[in-house]
Amino acid sequence: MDSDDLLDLPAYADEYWAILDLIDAAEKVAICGHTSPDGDALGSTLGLGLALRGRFPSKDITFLIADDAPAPRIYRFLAGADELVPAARYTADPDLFIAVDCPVLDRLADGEAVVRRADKVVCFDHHPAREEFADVVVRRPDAAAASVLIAEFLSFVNISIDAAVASSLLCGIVTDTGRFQYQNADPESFCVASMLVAAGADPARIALEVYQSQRLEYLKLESVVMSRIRLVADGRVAYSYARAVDLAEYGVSHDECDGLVDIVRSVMGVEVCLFLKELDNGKVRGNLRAKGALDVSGIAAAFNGGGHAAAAGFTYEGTIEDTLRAALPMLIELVDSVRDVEELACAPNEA
Ligand SMILES: [Mn+2]
Repeated sequence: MDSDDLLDLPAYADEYWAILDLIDAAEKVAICGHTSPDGDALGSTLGLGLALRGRFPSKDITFLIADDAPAPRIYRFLAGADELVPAARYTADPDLFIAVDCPVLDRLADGEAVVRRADKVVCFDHHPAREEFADVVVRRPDAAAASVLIAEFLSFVNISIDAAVASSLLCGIVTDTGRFQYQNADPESFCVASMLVAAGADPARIALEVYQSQRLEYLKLESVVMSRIRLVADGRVAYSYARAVDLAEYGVSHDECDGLVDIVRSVMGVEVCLFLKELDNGKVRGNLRAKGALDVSGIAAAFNGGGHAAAAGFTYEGTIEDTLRAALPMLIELVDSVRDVEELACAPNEA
C-alpha cells in the first residue's frame, strides 16, 4: 500500500462533514436536480434521497423534480421515481435544500422558489459555475457525474449504499459518460461504478430501461434526424435538427430527444456537432458535442447556455435557420482554430 492509499481523503472532506452536520440538524430536507432532468439529475436526486431516508428514517425528505412534468419515461424504473414531487407543488419551507447536478439557480426552474424559502442550501455539482448560490458547495468539474460526488459523499460519511441507491447513482454515471464512451469516462468513474455494482446496482437493467426500450415512433424520428445530417468544414462539423412539427407528427415528447445528438456525433471524422430541437415557444434548444479535446462549452456560454467541454447546451430565441446562422460559424471557427489535428487527438481529455 502506498501513501496515496493511506491518505485517501477526498478533496471536499471538510464540506462533506459540514453537509452531514446540516442534514443532521435539519428536519425537512428537499433534494432537486436541474430542469429537463437527465439520468444524472434524477439518479443523484434519488440516490442521495433514498440513502438519506435509510439513514434518517424520521426526517421529512422530499425528492423534487424541477419542472411541473413527470420524469422522463426511461428513468421511471428508478426506485423512488414514483415519489418525485414537482417543485411547484411543494409548499413547505425546508430546513435544508440540496441541489444536485445544477450550477445555476435558474436551472432549478420551479425549485428556485423552494431554494429561496430554505434555511440552508447545499450544492453537489460537476458543472463549471460563474457564481455559487449555496451555503456549502461541492463542485468538481473534473467529476464525470454528480452521482460520482454523491457516491463519494455517502461512502466518506458512512451512509450505507443499498442496491436501490447504487442503481440510481450508477444510472447517473452511465448516462453522463454516454455508457463510458465520452471523454469524461475516467478511472474514478469506473472505480465508483465498480463499487456501486458491488453494492447491488444492476447495470443490465439500466441499459435495458434507458437504451433498449425506445418507442418505435422515436426511432422513426431518429431516422428523420439522421437523414438531415449535414457536414461542413471538410466534414469536421456536423449538424441536424428536429422541428416541432416532426415531434408532433411522430408523437415524440421533448424529453425523449436527449439521445438524438449522439446520432449526429457518431459520423466518422466529425469533431464537433450540433443538434437543434425546435421548442413550442419560438425558441430552439441546441445540444453541442465534441469528440477529442475540443471545448464546446464556450460556444454554449456565448448563447447564455452552459455545460462541459465535451457536452454543452443552450437555448436560442428564433428559428432553426436563425440558430444555425448564429452557431455554425462558431463551430467552424472552433475546428479551424486547431491546426494540428493529430496532436489534438492525442491530447489528454479535459472533460
Ligand atoms: Mn450531470
